[in-house]
Amino acid sequence: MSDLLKGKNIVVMGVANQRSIAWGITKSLHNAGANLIFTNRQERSYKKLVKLLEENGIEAKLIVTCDVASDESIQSAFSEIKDKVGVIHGLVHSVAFANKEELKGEYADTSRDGFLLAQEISAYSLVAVTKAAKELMTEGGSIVTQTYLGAERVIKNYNVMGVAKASLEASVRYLAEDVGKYGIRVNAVSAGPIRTLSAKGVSGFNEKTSVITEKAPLRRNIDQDQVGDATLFFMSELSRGITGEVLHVDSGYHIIG
Ligand code: NDP
Ligand code: KAL
Repeated sequence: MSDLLKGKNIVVMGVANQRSIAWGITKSLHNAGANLIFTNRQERSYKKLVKLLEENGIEAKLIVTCDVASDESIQSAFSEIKDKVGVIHGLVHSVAFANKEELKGEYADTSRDGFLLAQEISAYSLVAVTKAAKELMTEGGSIVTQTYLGAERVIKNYNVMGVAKASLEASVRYLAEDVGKYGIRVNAVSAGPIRTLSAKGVSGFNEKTSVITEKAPLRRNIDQDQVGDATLFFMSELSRGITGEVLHVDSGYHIIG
């Protein structure tokens, strides 16, 4: 337990279950003394979250519903946060979605609707929640999103999500410029493959983890706690000079040719 985030109010979006990257982040932020506010889309995630918080002795300051596909939902979530919590200092965006059928085969087969859906949920959502959150970050703040190497390179099966993550990473840079003048920083963590609910059932996940143990400098896969600690760094004053950055938490895999 440290005091790095003592007294800081941080919104965490995207805990679906105990395997979620956002849950690893929750543990790191809680251990650093942060007050946490959560948003979920599905009722199932809400129930899992309540149980996880109870099992781990973590008290949420607030839990609100937020479907990032809807401007009304985002507005009502952040207005409830404003009413019940007031000032916030951090926002963790750990949300993505694409149609399963478009996460295999050729990218060239991506449908118009599938392309737009992946962009809307996985990239535009960061823009929309940054706009809402910045109104509550009157003491400055830090926004952190989650990305993947498929934004930078062609990675088999990642397809439409790779293009959405490229858009997300570019958004990190444009948003960083917009909100920097208010003392708000925007960064991304680019995590190596982690077995989560999203990763389950998508083609080719297993081969991605075995390549890491073979080729990454550290010869091992990463876990949710490592992403949690990197996100804690971005949330804290330790990273006060950094914005618009994409930090790889991937056992060094991205440096290998
Ligand atoms: P999870 O399945 O645990 O989390 C995905 C989350 O996205 C869920 O909580 C889900 O909420 C949420 N979500 C989907 N659609 C919406 C929506 N319309 N509105 C609000 N929330 C929504 O998977 P991960 O923890 O793996 O994913 C978190 C982030 O990490 C994603 O951005 C992913 O791309 C990224 N990432 C994951 C890697 C991995 O290997 N797992 C590697 C690199 C990056 P609900 O369940 O309530 O629908
Ligand atoms: C190259 C990799 C292998 C997997 C390929 C694509 C992974 C895309 C991630 C994307 C978020 C998955 C989905 O959108 C799944 C969705 O269609 C079905 N799942 C659900 O609806 C569940 C129930 C909910 C909780 O999921 C969501 N998202 O709401 C990439 C691997 C190696 C790394 C990964 C998994 C990266 C990443 O971005 O997640």
